[in-house]
Amino acid sequence: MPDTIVILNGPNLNLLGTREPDIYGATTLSDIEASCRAHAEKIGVAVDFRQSNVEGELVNWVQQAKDTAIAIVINAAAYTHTSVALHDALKASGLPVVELHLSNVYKRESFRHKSFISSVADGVMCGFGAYGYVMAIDAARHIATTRTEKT
Ligand code: CA2
Repeated sequence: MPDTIVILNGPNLNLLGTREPDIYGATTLSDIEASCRAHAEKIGVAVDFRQSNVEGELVNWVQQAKDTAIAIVINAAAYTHTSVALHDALKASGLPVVELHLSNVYKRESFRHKSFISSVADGVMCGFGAYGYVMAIDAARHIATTRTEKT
């Protein structure tokens, strides 16, 4: 059974590909999931890919990941900028965390410059569109592998 990387997606990301293509591209979340699965297979890991519009559900999934995954990739979407609950859950998980955004949040409104996730993430990636998910899988596995080798 290959190691699993949990990829969590927050509110409204289920709408990808249907609106605001100028900001988020034309790719749907299902397309992104398919490319994550294809890349994961290539590098010999499994992905558990999820989306929710409900903050508490995302918190539950972070808590569960502690027992099932080697790392978390999270695009918390709007909850990035508001959620102390996700900050606390990610910190408590003790897992490597990669914070991910499709858009370059620093080129956008100032309220998107504040993240409650960054201070508990190992690294942050933004602005690479759907390809960022593939990069984030590689980064998450690298961090998890490096950490395991150290302990
Ligand atoms: O750039 C990203 O990935 C974001 O996490 C996306 C969030 C936004 O609140 C963050 O500041 C940056 C929004 C996701 C909503 O996606 C939509 C896609 C299509 C139509 C409407 C919303």
